[in-house]
Amino acid sequence: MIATRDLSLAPDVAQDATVRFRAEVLRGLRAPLKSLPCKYFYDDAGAELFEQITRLPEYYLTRTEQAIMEQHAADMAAPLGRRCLLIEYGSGSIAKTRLLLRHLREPAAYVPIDVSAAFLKLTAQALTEDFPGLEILPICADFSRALSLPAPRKKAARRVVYFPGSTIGNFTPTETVALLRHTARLCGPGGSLLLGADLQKSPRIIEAAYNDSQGVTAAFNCNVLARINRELDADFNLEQFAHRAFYNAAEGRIEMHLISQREQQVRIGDAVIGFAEGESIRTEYSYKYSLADVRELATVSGFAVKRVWTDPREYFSVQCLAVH
Ligand code: AVJ
Repeated sequence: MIATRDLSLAPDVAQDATVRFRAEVLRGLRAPLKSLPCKYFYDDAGAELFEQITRLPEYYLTRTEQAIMEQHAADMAAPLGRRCLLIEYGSGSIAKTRLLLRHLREPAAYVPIDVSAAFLKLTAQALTEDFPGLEILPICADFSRALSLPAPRKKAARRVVYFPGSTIGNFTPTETVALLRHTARLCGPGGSLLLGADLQKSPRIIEAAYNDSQGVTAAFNCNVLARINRELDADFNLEQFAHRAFYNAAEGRIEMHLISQREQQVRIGDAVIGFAEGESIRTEYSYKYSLADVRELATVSGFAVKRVWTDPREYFSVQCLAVH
């Protein structure tokens, strides 16, 4: 039998989350250059829109990473040995995790960490059916914050963090180093990080992935305003903000913005935020790294790159980093 923990959030926890959401939104929108944290894209509607993005012809990331996993999951799992505790950061969709779990030898337990309770519930249910006997210990949290791991029933030989999807690209290099250092501590001696990272390539290809012809990415971007309206009692007019995504070559990153189409005021609860015509809210960075960049970020954070798997076009990489 599996033991999945109860995910229904206690009312005070849910309220804490709303208080934090409101504080982060107001902090971002009161800054001279307005921004919103990209983790708030993923309410139920946003998670569904992201699923649609992963199937777009222009969005090469997910299918490329999936192909790398299909080809090399056995190779990735072998050096992790028996009885590893598999921790997953931002366990949105689990197609890739399944491939890994299939090849792990007697994993001690699987610990998915995600901000979406709905997603975690689905993950736990789906994996329970496929992997009877696997203990699943979901944590509803922001993986970049400190967290304490639940103790699995079986003793774990080592801890392995699986961080797929190029979510690492959402963090600035400074934040990435902090996150990797925190991860190295979490894994401890003998631990590893299996990291999915998008790679630098022609800006044309990258820009197309964030400006799809069906407008799904635009809807995904605008959805964060709909979420703020609903959860924080705000009155954003979604028609008055336009999606913009471009590759910033100097910084090596995609930037997504929402551009105010006119001068306007928006109420958020009892706060009012003014926008000039053409003013932007930056909603996401998505950094694209070279293999050398990842190596450097890993090294300064307490990891050594052990293996790198890529696709034939070298669009995407999955890398095994060991705590050193
Ligand atoms: C899930 C963070 C990897 O940066 O490509 C997709 C999110 N944003 N289209 C990415 C996203 C716009 C995605 N990550």
